[in-house]
Amino acid sequence: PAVTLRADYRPPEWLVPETALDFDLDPAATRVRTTLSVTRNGSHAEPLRLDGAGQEPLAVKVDGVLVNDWRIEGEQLVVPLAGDAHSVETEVVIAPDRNTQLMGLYASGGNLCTQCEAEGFRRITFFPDRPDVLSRYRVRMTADSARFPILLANGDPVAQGDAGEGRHWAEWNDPFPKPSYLFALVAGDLAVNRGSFTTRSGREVQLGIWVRASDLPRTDHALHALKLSMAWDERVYGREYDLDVFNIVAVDDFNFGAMENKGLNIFNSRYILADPDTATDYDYDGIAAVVAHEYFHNWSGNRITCRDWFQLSLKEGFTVYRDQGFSADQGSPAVKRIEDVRSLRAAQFPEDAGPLAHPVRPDAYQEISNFYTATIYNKGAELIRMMATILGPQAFRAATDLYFDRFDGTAATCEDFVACMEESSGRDLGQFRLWYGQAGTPRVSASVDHAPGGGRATLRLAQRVPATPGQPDKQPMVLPLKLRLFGAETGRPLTDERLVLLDQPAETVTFEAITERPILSINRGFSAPVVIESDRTAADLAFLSAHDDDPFARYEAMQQLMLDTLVAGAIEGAADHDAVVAAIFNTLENPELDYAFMAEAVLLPSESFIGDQLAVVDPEAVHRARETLRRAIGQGLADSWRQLYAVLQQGPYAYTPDAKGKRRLRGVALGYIAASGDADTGRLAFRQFEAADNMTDRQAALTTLANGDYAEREAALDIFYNRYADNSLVLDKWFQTQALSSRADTAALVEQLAQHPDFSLANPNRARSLIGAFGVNQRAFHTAGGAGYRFLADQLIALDTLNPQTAAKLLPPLGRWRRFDEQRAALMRAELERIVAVPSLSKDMFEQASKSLE
Ligand code: BAL
Ligand code: ZN
Repeated sequence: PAVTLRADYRPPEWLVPETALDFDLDPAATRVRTTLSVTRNGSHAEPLRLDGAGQEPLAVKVDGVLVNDWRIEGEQLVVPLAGDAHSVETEVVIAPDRNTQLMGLYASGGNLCTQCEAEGFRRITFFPDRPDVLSRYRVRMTADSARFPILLANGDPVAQGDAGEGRHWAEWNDPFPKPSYLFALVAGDLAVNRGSFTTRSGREVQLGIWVRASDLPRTDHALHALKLSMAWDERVYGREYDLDVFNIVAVDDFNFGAMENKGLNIFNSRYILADPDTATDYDYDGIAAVVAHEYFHNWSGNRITCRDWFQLSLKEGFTVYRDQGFSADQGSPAVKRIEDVRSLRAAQFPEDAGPLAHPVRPDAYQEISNFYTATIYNKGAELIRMMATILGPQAFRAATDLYFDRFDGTAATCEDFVACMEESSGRDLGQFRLWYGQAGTPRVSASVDHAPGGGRATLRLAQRVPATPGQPDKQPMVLPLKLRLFGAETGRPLTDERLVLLDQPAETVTFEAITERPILSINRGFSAPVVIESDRTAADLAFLSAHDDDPFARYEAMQQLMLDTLVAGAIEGAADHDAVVAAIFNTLENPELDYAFMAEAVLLPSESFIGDQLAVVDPEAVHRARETLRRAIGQGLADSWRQLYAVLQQGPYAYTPDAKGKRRLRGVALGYIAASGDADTGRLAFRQFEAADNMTDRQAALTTLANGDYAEREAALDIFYNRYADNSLVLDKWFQTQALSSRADTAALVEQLAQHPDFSLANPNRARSLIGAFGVNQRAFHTAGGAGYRFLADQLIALDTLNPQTAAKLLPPLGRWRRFDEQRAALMRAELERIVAVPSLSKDMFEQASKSLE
């Protein structure tokens, strides 16, 4: 397959200042007439090349005259043009209802919608489908009035009317030049939840959340989040909305979480629909974060877009950083940081350590869809965060102002962003740029020497960036490490917080007037996305978990203490649990901590994360070690869990930070009560399941029951299924809860669930809820014998024929074979080889599978 290289970037040969699209919409056969005003870019003799995806051009006109000297090269339509400016018209017919890839124009739930990022627009019409060709779009849609009463597109509505014969039309105009990946249209039978927002300069913006009528009562949270996001971006980044309407449409079949099309966001319905009965607190938070993310793209993505797809993190890393800031401001910044680091470690660290590792700004791709990764998004956000830390808040804001002003209306690069940070602040970020080019998670070793009575402490730091595919040798990076010393005897801070920029392979930092043994608090706030290796003892970590004034560092100390215990348990078959049990007790007894923080702090690291610490992952040993520690915590603190479980019971549901924190900690308490092995657990969980007036409590109870061997287990699963049989988002939870179960028979159960009448690979959410969840369930997926590997490969081969993009994203668990014993590794490789050998495999899947074998 062809490889696209960043180094090969050339500016477009032709520009397209204006685009007029005329859609005659029909699910089986939609006619698309496209008129492009094109201008030659520079002095050259190249023809116009328009990207397509196998369509037949039914007609090509140049300046209104039919021509026949065009040709098809690969999938491009090549049109020779004599002058420097022409009008070029094409006509194609496409079939949305046969579009199972969900890229381009497709049908979902009887409606028609689009997804164009990254290269879906070429599946709709011939166009220079690259992000640096910005065009003004005018869109006309004609459709059946009864089936498609609502016709939406980017920008503002300009006209509508009756087209006769039961059809109607509408025209929309987007005054902002945009790349083709931001094009959108929706035609359907939709109801709207309307709101309005007045921008700080007085623009009255009409907001609309469009869904099927029966879902309307579940849209208030998303609408509220949208208004909060608009206000936040004005306040925090000085960014104001720029059109008179902002529409969001929710669809059930969607590859991404959502899409930031200009003025017409299209969302996966799981990130819009919520009410207390069907959505957990986690879902509510996710909805607010994704609504904010897509809204923030209006500036970081749409007004300033990417020059080429290698720059994807320019908009995604920055926008994730912005949505993280928004979410932090809505509730607890400490808990939000913990959640973000947890997901970085769950998804990005393994990616950075595996065969698919790539830099935040990659150098090459076969299929760009494969690069919508945790590295581009989440590590990309960490890069922005590090620059914000290095610059400080005022200088960072001045730098983003400069960036927005200078590059507004253009297609920019990651380098442009960093140059603005540098120019505005006067800081040299030369070496920092390595973060964009070097893959791999840096490892930092840290140890403190202190001569008793000497007064001076010496911190020795050293960094190492591991080799990654194609990058055997690495240069030292700039690592902003926030640190502080605490006194082991008095418990007092011995220093202020310092920001150390580690930019050498090894450095020492000295501290004077240190009168007692210092305990190191390092990488506070997770100031750098690195792994810290320190010689801190269990007692030091327990101390920090109780006394560190940085909430993240406190959480981190507890995690490290747990991790050390769990790794010892997995390797040696037994470990001393007392330090962890005591540290959890102290956390639960600390009146200064809020419930949400407590809940995060006392949760054990996941089995996958424990596995990541081992030279060779032994899934059963990891599972046993974790279950043994869970039982010790459950039994050792039985009174605390029982008491919390009773005290945290609440009156009627409320969606407030306090109520959320209580629900979260109560759910954790239930989990530890279950872990204790007490005989009444099934009854307790089932009572909670039945009494719950909200999905958070119901889901927590169901998870506990699904993980165990309780008499009530089957009944709860059946009740849940029957109650929500007509709600696909909740049925996804039913599949997912079982696929994530820690039971020994999960792999067999998942195979059965794949035969369930409600299971379908055609819906990405449903596929992810079973296949995706199974792939990250370390114990179940790696069940000895390789049945899990075979099952995943079978599913991916089947899904690849329908939706390669979604299939390829579910492959990485198979690519982790190097981390496992020889037998498992061989079985995993065999499945990868089977996938690669499939005739007519998509290039999405081929790239992921073949790289995973290297
Ligand atoms: N741009 C693709 C979806 C998102 O990141 O918002
Ligand atoms: Zn995004």
